[in-house]
Amino acid sequence: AAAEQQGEPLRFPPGFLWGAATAAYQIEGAVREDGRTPSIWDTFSHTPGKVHAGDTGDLATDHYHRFRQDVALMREFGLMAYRFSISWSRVQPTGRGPVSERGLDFYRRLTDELLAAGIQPVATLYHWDLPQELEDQGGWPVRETAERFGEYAALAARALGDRVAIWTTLNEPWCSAFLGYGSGVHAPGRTGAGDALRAAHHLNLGHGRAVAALHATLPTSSKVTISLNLHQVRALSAAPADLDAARRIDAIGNQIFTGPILHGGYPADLRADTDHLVDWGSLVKPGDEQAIGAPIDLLGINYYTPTLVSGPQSPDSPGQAARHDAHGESEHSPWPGAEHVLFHRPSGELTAMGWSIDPSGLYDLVSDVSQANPGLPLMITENGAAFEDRLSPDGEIHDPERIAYLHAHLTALHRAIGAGADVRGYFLWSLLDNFEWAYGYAKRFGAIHVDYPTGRRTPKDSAHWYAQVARHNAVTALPDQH
Ligand code: GBH
Repeated sequence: AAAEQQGEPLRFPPGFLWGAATAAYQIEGAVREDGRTPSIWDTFSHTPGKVHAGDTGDLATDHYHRFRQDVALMREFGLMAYRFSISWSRVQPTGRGPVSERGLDFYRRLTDELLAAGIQPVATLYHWDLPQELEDQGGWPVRETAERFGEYAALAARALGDRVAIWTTLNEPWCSAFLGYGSGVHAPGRTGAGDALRAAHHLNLGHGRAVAALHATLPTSSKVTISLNLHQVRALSAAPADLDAARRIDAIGNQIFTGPILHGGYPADLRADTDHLVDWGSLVKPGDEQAIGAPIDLLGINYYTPTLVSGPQSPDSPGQAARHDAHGESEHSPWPGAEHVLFHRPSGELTAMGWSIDPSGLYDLVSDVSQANPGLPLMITENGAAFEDRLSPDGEIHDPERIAYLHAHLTALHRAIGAGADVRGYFLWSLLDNFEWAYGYAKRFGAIHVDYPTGRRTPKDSAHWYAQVARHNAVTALPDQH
């Protein structure tokens, strides 16, 4: 902080990886090309009433056909790494059995293009797009899906392991389980606490199977990771009911994944909070927790905003509790065992998602995770914000709010690294404006603007700002912002 005040650049560790992230269904389009079959997001987005304005990913940013231009833009902005996801139903159309060489060819072309541009590919195997055929056979609530995911990981690694060195198993399994099968605001739109908990376990098991398959298939220098949307949970007050609310949300939001993946198993309080909803004894088979705990090389953290909670009648409640935050439309809770917990919107600035801007949450989260996992390197695999970007008459997109958001969060991250956290890289969400899930195209997270009718890309001011950060491996004070 002292260096920042004196206007000195905040330098990041040598070799720090500066990148940007996307996900297949959010950008690719080409949903019926080269043998791809529908995923749960195709079905969901084509179901009336599920996605804002009836938007679908049918065309999205048309990245499938425009990836060369997108890689050229990444190169122009000096990105060192690009985190993308592989569409499972593109490379293994039925979710089992033979690969689609034509589907794999897209990722061969993409990664060839990245490597030629000097950009390191970082592949995520699963960013929420389960092949519909596997959902029809029960989806993540059934155990077989975890086995299928392990097989898919092996075939993807065999096909692309010579050119992709960093592999992420799952992106945000909390969302897959609890928004997909709990509140139903994400695909496949099912609502049931028991199914959501079963999905969480099978996502964990699928992760464990995938880690084993990846480590068995990839060169030993490769790195295997998972990206979790860890919740930086804060209690509204020190009242016992508020502390209990925070404990429950930490258990069902974080420890349900970090417990078995990093600390040997599911914590007892999580099981106790939810034992009326699922039979943990028959769900978790002998050996499952060991399989899930297969060592990973890096932990990916996605952070946007902290999570402020209270019990049902907190004396400090400002009376503005928003039950399910930005996903408030569903009457079904995505928080099994914590249905009574209230979520609060902190005072202060909000993004276009209604999420509070609080970089101290990133500092606290990275510091806590670092202290709880000595020796485990961390990577910020998503951070960013949506704002009401306007095309200005000069043809540019001036987005000082996004620059301020990124600056504040990178300053907080630099402080956490200075305090001892081993963070290896940072990926801005997102490279491009894209299909923002249930919000459709209404929310824009990109550093690069996309004009959807024409597909035209226009880098925003934030893209130019971020290029300077990557180029200098340092964050400098913002002009005229303080
Ligand atoms: C990430 O999700 C995704 O990985 C990415 O695809 C997406 O585009 C991006 O962030 C921006 O949304 O309201 O109770 O459900 C972040 C999803 C949003 C999940 C906030 C948790 C609050 C909990 N997170 N949400 S609740």
